[in-house]
Amino acid sequence: MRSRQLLLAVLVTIFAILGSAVLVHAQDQITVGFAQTGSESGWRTAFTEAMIAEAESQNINLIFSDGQQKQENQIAALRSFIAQGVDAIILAPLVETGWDEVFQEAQDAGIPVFIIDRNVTADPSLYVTRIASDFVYEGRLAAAWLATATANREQCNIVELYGTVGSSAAIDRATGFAETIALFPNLELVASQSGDFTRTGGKEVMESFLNSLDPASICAVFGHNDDMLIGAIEAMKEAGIDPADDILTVSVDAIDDIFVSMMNGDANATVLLSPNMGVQAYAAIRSYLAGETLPALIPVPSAMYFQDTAAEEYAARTGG
Ligand code: GYE
Repeated sequence: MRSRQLLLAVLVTIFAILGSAVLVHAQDQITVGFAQTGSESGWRTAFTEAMIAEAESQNINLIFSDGQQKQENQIAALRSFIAQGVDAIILAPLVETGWDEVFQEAQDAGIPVFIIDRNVTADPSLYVTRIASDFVYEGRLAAAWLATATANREQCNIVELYGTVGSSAAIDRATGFAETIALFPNLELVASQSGDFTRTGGKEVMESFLNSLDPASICAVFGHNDDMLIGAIEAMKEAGIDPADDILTVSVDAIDDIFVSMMNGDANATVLLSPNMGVQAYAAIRSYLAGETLPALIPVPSAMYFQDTAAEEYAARTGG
């Protein structure tokens, strides 16, 4: 009898522990609205996939919205998140300006806003923090590599495939690149035009550069992202130019496809932009909801890749 009572007590305790664990877990589940810019590039798609996968692994109820490259869609998504009473909002902003009003609405509703990737000009009191890479630094890295690669050339004329106009990614990369090439008298930016971060945009812009300038006078192309650069590679090949040999290339993102281009000898270098920012973003949200104070910026580090390790890196990524 005594042992039956003991067994019962043990069972009751086990169920109580299990029950409270389930309860804690249920209380723990948060709902987060994520407003993405769109799916303009390979990097953007990888970033979206990483955000969704990380939310799943952390049992976060993620409401995803694809803004299709329109700020008005992103603002509508934020308003819908507010109406649904989410625990937090993550915004990957298309452009820098025009967010103050909707951020104020979120704040009035008591919903914290977290910025991811590109920056905004809104008053910092309207959002909690920003999780992002340093785009100025990425531009500097690209220019510094080009300076080294052309150290023995008297003159190197560079063309730039500019990202989305009004996006901090494009503004900052152009700034970092320009201020660094200014330190090297042989480097000169001769043309810059937006390809909107897309492959077709990059191809069209490169075609127009090859038509308006003497192709033989172009020494290098700087792509604000890999997709535009891959489009430019197509344009160069169609014009009978050997990319990465006749015209040096450097771009940003380090998507899988640029490694294939480097392996084929069509691209020289890329700067890494990590798409795996979900870990830091969700940790920031949890800390904030637990009452902690966060820094204004949560930085994501960069790196560079070149032809010599492209095959190795590609194999490591694709498991081949
Ligand atoms: O480089 C590009 C994407 O905002 C920094 O956006 C990001 C950029 C990225 O479309 O591929």
